[in-house]
Amino acid sequence: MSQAPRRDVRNHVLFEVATEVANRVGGIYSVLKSKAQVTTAEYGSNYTMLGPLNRASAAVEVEEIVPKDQAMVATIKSMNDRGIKTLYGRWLIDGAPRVLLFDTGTGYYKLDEWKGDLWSTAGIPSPPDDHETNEAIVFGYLIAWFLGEYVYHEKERAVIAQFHEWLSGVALPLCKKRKIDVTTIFTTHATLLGRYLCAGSVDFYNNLQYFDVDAEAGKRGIYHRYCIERGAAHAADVFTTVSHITAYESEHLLKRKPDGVLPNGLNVKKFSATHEFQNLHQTNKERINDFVRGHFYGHNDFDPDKTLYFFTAGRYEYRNKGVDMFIESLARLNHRMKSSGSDMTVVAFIIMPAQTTSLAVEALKGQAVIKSLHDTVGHIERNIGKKLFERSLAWRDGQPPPDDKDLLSAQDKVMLRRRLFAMKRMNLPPIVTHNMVNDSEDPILNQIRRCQLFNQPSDRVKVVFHPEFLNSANPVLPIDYDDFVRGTHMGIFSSYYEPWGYTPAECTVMGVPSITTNLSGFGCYMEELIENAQDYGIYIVDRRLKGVDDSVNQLTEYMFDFTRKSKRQRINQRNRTERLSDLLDWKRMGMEYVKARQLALRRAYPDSFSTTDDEPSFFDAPDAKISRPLSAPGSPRERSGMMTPGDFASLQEGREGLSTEDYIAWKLPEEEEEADYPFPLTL
Ligand code: G6P
Ligand code: 1S3
Repeated sequence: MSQAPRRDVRNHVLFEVATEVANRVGGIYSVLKSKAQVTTAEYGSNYTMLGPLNRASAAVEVEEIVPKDQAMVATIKSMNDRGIKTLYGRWLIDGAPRVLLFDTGTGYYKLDEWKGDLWSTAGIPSPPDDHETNEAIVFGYLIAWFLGEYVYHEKERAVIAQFHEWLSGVALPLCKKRKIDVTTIFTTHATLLGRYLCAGSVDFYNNLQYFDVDAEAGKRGIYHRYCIERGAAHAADVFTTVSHITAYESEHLLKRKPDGVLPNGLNVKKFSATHEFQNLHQTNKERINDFVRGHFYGHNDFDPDKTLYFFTAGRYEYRNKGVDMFIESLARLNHRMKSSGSDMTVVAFIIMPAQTTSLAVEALKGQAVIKSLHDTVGHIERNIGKKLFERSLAWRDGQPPPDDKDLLSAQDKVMLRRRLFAMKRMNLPPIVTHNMVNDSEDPILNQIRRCQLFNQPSDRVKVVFHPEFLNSANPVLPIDYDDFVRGTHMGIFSSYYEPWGYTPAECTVMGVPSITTNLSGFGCYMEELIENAQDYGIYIVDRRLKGVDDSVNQLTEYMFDFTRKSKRQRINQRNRTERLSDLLDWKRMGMEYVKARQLALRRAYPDSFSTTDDEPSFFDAPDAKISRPLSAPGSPRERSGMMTPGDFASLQEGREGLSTEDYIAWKLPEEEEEADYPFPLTL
């Protein structure tokens, strides 16, 4: 690469390549979408995301536009002329980034040729019947084709291509073999082997350095995918991942130590006053209350004001996302609350999509029964009001004031009685809101059965499993995910395998306390960042050094302690949690991406940098200003000698492993005086 002609590194072009551009599948979509605003602010029209075209999703997320960049126009035309269909446009999200989407279906006429080429140039095999791999190969070859032609037309400016996850990684060894004059970054958000091994029953973290990676991949039928991932990690100029824990895993499973860690941020929208997000909690909690009233009809013997909503959510990975531990802890919490005579009730939601056939009749009936009751009571209320008004009109001086006799007519009484009878139920409120395809084998349901969390009236912990992502058009639980999170009291994510973990981070920026583990990237990051994390509503269960039973007890203890907090304490804690949100803003987190890009440019074009030193570490402050810096970080107000979040979270080159010196104490904002709160604290 260093022999390449000198390109303008300051005014460079950036491509980000991923399969989740304008196409929601999982966490990478969240990364790209939330980061778009800071990246477009930095690069403007020099930034384009490249992805495969999913027509259904693009139809609602992307507005087609005509490219202006001449190299882009020429490259797209050349590919179109050879049968490759593309869509160039703006992704309709904050920042409105430019996207170029490739219709992979139009590249399949070359699949066999490309598979042969992948084997001969990179030694990567590909079985005939793995659709996902075929897609990755076609996409990878289209990307390499695009980049090769682009740099042929664009001769002045340097080009950085950053690839996310193995599915977009095929192009990396191709860029290297073909000596395409771009500099590359590969960012992995998990490793294939890590995910597979953890989902089984192995002691993953204690054996990381001992796995025979090829054999393990072979046993699981993913050897060819593993080769793509490992090939991508080794071919990239700069290799990064999302957390220290995944960096360590990558070093052992992919056999390359990452150059740095790029922790995930969020697009934080700050409210101008604290009470605004507290109000949102209250209004969204009311919406959850409505659902709970219907779901538990006939068993509504618990006080909504003494009810706490806990939840877990994410992709259905039973063991990796720690649902096994969550349910076991709920059973222990139920026992603790019962035996301590607690007057609180916990309703624990599990929001994880599974295969279902339809909504359960009983769940629909619950909502319908309560709606009829509500309508009937409303009708009676209006009748009573009307009668009372008319009697008052007829009142004359000297008469007694209108009394409440006969305000409720016989007809009203019958109607009310019918509604009450409809609420009688012989069965217990259901656990699951849908009919499951595999009810008897579903791991979540079986664990709930084993722990006997059946929503008995005596249970202080009730469980609702909603095996579908939330949306406001759902007739049973009509609420969007973000609103739901705001209405809850606590998110619980007891993950065993979690490279980063957006769910607890999202809770934090919405001011909702959460429990996570020290096996999640987010948990480790916050643990290093904040000394008294619990006070800030960040609870971290030790799943690394403790045995399973002790970890379950620790989780139970956290939840039990939370049930003993007063309303005032919960409100205070939510305020503190929300104040952490600046820490997770891309305006800070994005600095690591800036550093990774700078390193990539230095590696590809060392002659363009003035330094006479050896290659700088990932940490060094830029001595050549490559791109416009992101906005200055917000609060915490006090920081000592630290540049960016990467000062906590990046691996340094030339160092063995992590050192505690990598972390610098971070002082959180001073607690506000309670008297300063701009709203009354209701008790
Ligand atoms: C917010 C609202 C308060 C409400 C409280 C309920 O702070 O502004 O009016 O009383 O939420 O908190 P809780 O933890 O009981 O849901
Ligand atoms: C991955 O998605 P997942 O839920 O399969 O990438 C996410 C974004 O980096 C990350 O938050 C998550 O931990 C990973 O596991």
